Amino acid sequence: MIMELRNIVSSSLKPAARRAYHYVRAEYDRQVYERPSISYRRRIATQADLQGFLGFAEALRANGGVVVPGFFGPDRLAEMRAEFERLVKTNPLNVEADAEKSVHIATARFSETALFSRLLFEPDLLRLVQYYWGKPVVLNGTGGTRYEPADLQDSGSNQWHHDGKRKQVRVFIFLSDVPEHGQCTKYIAGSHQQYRYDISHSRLKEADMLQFGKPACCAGPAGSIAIIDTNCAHRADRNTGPRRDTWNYSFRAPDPVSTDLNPVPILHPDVVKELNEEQRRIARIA
Ligand SMILES: O=C(O)CCC(=O)C(=O)O
Repeated sequence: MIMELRNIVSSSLKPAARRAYHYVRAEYDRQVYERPSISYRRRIATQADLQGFLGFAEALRANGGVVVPGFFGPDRLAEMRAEFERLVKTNPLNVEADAEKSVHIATARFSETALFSRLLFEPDLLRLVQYYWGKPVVLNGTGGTRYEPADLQDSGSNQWHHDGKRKQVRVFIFLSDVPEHGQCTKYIAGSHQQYRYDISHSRLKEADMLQFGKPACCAGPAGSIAIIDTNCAHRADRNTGPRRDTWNYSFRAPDPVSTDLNPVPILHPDVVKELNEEQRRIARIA
């Protein structure tokens, strides 16, 4: 309803007024919606159990990306791998993904996996994201990806881009080892600071990116997590490195005014029954 009203207001304005209207909304998101609370960050940091939490959280804040090596131990990794394998085996054929030697497990299949639905609430994973945002967050997207070795031409997310959402954090759980020269996600450290008023074009030029020097690389052993702000200039790197399996979650704060949240990802029904009030808010369950 609010969205429809916004669209009616926007389409009834003259071009200059429409530009101003969009600018003011984007500026609100910059100054209010995206602004972190320092006291909230402090509170989150005091609750953390992860050794070296503040170091990882501050690296993420400064660079727009960080890897926490060995976040998940061997037992939980084995469970996640088995579940991922099940999801890959039962994934519907996607001809385009198949041609790129990849498998994409869509957000729509989240409701089939109790394990990955539960992992959304992994306390220190969430705390790193909440610290970065400096306020409560909500789930904006999720899914899994398998990349088989493949030296591909740049296309899709295998080229420099930002995600066109402004501030958004994506956590990748590494279900396989991701070596430095393997199929890692690359990003330009610090590029998350840029406020992109115009998000209609999200593709970025390779030559412009190379001016910033060597890109950072999300590499680490299986069980690690990598976190990046997808407002960073980033890309997947497809090459002949080993198969890469990841599960990811994207988070934003609730109630942006200039860019909509994605449709609500639906959790597994058994997990929904277990949730407390805060977890329901994170999962956007009314
Ligand atoms: O899978 C990756 O390495 C990066 C994915 C990506 O760039 C994206 O989803 O926007």
